[in-house]
Amino acid sequence: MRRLEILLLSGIAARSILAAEAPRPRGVGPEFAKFYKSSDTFTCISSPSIRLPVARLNDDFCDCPDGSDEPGTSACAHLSSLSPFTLGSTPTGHVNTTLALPGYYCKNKGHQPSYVPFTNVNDGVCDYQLCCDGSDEWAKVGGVKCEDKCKEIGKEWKKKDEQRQKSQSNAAKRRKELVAEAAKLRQEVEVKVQTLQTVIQGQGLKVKGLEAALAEAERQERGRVVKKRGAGGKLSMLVQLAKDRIEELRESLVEVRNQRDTGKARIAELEAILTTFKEEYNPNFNDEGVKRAVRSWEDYAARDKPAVGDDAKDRDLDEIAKPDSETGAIKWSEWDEPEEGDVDVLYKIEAYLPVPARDWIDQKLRDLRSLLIENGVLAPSTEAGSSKEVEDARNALNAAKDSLSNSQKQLGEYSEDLGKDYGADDVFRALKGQCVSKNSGEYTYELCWLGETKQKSKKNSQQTSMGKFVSIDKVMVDDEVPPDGKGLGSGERVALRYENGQHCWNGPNRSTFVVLACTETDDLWKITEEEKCVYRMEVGTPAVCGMVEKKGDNPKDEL
Ligand code: MAN
Repeated sequence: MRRLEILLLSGIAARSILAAEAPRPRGVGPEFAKFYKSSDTFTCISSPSIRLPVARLNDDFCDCPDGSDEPGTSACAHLSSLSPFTLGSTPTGHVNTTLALPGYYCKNKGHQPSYVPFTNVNDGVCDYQLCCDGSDEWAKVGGVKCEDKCKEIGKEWKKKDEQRQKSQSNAAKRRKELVAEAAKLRQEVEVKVQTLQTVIQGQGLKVKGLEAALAEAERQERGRVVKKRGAGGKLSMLVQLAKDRIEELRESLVEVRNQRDTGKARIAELEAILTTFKEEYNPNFNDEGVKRAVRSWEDYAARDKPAVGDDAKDRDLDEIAKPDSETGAIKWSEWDEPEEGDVDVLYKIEAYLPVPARDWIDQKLRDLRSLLIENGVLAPSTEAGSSKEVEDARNALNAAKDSLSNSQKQLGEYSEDLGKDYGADDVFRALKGQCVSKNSGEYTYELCWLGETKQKSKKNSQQTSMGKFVSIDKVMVDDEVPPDGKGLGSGERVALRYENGQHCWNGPNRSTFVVLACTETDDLWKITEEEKCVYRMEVGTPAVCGMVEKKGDNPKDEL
């Protein structure tokens, strides 16, 4: 039984090996082997209605419209999209004349299998780049013999491929590191945002508290009645007015008394003249005018004399007319001396009270005072807003407001940063601020990631801005990749736009378009000025590895 099993298994294995190794017609790749299995007829791949005897395969005559009967010759090369001869060929009717096969299949044992354009088959040239086994020149046209070089070419390629793969894996590793670093940086910003949100909440509360404290300090300041008689309260003003008025009246009194005394003296003198006149005139002299004057005087002298102040009254007036500073009737200086404010007095009252009652009373009294001031009953302090308490409260509030607005500004910047495009996986966040440069001609060119591009003169310290980072973009490229790997390859690439650099004389503001390709380390390898002051940089960086397929560095990609 065991023996039978082994036999059966070995039978199946043998059949599969036979099937796998069933000879395919020359030039057929393994993926097309299924079309060439029949040992008697061949069906054209794209035109199944056309069937041919197997003998007409590779007979150097193109039978099938899609060229599938000539996989190993150049007979159908004129159909090949890879052949220049097909240019201008027109499809006949509904028949599909598009070449069914990608080219002549070179096994390239020891290296990578590959397809060669049909035009290259038996053209007398060894196409070692694509067909290292030389099988494309199987007919040895003109005596050309292409020996199999796959072993050495394959070895060399393998070496390079290993390097390339190592470099790619290093680049991928580096990108991973960058992404991890970017995530860390992002997290840091997120933490900052969270912290700032909390800080701002606290600062907001603090501002509110300090606003209330300032209002209270100002209210208390208004509530502080100043009883001293200096410039200030209504009472002090009244005192000053009264003092001035009394002084004015006193001065007037003195002056009027002087005028009265002068008048009195003149009347006495006049009366003495008239008395002498009456006594000395001659009544026998018949002068009517003189007689009338004497009679009038006698009438005047007979009338009751009005009281023009007696000595007692005059003494009183003398006293009244003396300045208060002499008499001490009103001690103005007493009124000028500072007194305890009512608040202080009340504090003294409170000192006799238990602490809880003291605080309660204090608050009530302050409230009452403010109410009285607001209603014009008490005079507010003219020093409101200038006391140390108010100044301190205001300074504390302003400082808290400044801190709050700084935090809000920072929060805005961090939040904006979190919303910014830093490329796939946020990767450019990790590179932000780092720069790469390259000497070229008379300048050193510099690219700072997500910052600025610059042209620095080698002769002097002059620097020219070639643009500031604006956005991350994409661009299609189709370039060769040289052996040193410093090339863009072909396909879609990540690009960075830098705009609005230094103005170019008689031209635009300088700008730079930076096209990126995957490399192990950051490397600015090419700068061109495509138009006046419009620059293009080609830069390698691990940041873009795996973001787009880099073609062009593998022989198979050529097809
Ligand atoms: C400088 C450089 C050049 C640019 C000219 C334009 O020489 O920035 O790249 O073309 O100015 O005047």
